[in-house]
Amino acid sequence: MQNIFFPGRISSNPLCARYCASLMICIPLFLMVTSSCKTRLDNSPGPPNIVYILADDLGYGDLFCLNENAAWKTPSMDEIAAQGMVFTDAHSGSALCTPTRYGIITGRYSWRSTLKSGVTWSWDKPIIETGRTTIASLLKENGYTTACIGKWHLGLGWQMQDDHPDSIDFSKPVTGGPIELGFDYFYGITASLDIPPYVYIENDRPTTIPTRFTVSRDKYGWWRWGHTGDDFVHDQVLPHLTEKAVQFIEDHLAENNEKPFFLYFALPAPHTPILPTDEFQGITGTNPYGDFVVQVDWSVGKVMEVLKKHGLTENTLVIVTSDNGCSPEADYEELAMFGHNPSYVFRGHKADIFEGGHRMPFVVRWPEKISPGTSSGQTICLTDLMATCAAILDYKLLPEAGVDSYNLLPVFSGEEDDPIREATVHHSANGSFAIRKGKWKLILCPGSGGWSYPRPGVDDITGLPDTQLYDMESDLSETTNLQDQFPDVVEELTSLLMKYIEEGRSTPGPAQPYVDQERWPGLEWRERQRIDPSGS
Ligand SMILES: [Ca+2]
Repeated sequence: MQNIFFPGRISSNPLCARYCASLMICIPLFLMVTSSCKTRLDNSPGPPNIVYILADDLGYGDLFCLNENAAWKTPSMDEIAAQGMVFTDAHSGSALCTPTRYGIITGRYSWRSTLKSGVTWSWDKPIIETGRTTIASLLKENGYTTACIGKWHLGLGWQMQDDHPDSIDFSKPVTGGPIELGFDYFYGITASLDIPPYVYIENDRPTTIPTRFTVSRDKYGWWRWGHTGDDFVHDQVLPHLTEKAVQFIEDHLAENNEKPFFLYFALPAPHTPILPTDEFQGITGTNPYGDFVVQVDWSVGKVMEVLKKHGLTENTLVIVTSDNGCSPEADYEELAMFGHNPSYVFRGHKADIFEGGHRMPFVVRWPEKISPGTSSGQTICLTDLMATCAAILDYKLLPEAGVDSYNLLPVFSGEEDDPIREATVHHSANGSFAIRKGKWKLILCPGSGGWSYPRPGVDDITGLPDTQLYDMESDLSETTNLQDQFPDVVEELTSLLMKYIEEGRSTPGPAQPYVDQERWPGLEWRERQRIDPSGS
């Protein structure tokens, strides 16, 4: 039987046994405590509050409950796993920040948008199309108060004085951001914490007009040169945003205790700049990245603390996950000296088409529907939030909404063991594709599609096949390319991916338009397929 916490390992691991034993003691105690002090505001369960915590560049192997060799503990995230369900085969829609966020918020793979590779930069325009259903607009329409706290990174409509980037008019509102996409409240930052401008934005306006420029060239704590607000201190951003997330819940309860709330809390960490605050520096005895991961766990704990304080833990759906794999900026070699691999047993890291790029930690807690201490090996995608929320609310999505989103509710409730998704599409930094169906993963490029060996355009890939086929049951680490042994599988999966692209959706329903481009990086194989449908 597969170990529920460590899918690649047998369950006789002594560390796991010790941990699981401690959970068995803790869970009944927790249930006693929550049931005795329950102060739910409505006697009927009603729609759940939804708290979605998205870490930035947090690796699968960075959670203690997912990695028997983890060099630090993550008690808050482990507690959510112990009291709910842990997924061992969850995937971000991409191996980078922006496209994964697009997928979470729209239920649609980002490569259907104008963004075919990479991420948005400082002054890039919004990439979520006006009028598209978002997770926030869906929930708002269904009676929720909706808030986005943290890192946006989906482009914003800055108002310029002229074409030069330094001419941003910070006194003017930004357009196309969270407030126009269904969020009642936004407090956060433009993009990654190493991408300027370094200003807090509340709703649609910067909180200050920056008067200075900052830059850092520290090995771990670096950020690019750029506009910086007087109220903006890089190493205080994570605690400040955490405070804002907690404050949102407190304010919501004080102002309106009838409506459920949706909090999308997008942490800027443990992405660069890796800046654990004083009380976390050195806490793991490893390196600053490890310390920063522990601070991320602390942030998750602060949100759970406020839910507990108000008796909201029973009927709140809490999801904690990450937008892509751990970055090499964490220094994998240094962490290996402590036996720690942020990518666990998976190949590669952030940016890659290999599992290290997009197989994510995903823990979910909702006692009304999810039994404690459970796990699922279902292949799921972060695009699945929209259809799951629609199902929770018994709401029928429009045909054009959530075109790559599958309902996970039957998995949460333990009613469904068969695969929910027909197949799942992965996407890398340079726009390379992979498709996963059952045990088979077909990669439509010869290398990593990202930053690990063999790097596209950097390493010599002469002689490597154009496709890679891996058996994800027997070869979790993607070591043996079987494409020449299973041409039928290669053909079937290539055709399925092409169908998903050209029909504008990967879920049942009417075909939808999408942004096709004459030059679409990562899609060169489509032309070969068209010329020779057999793919040979
Ligand atoms: Ca990221």
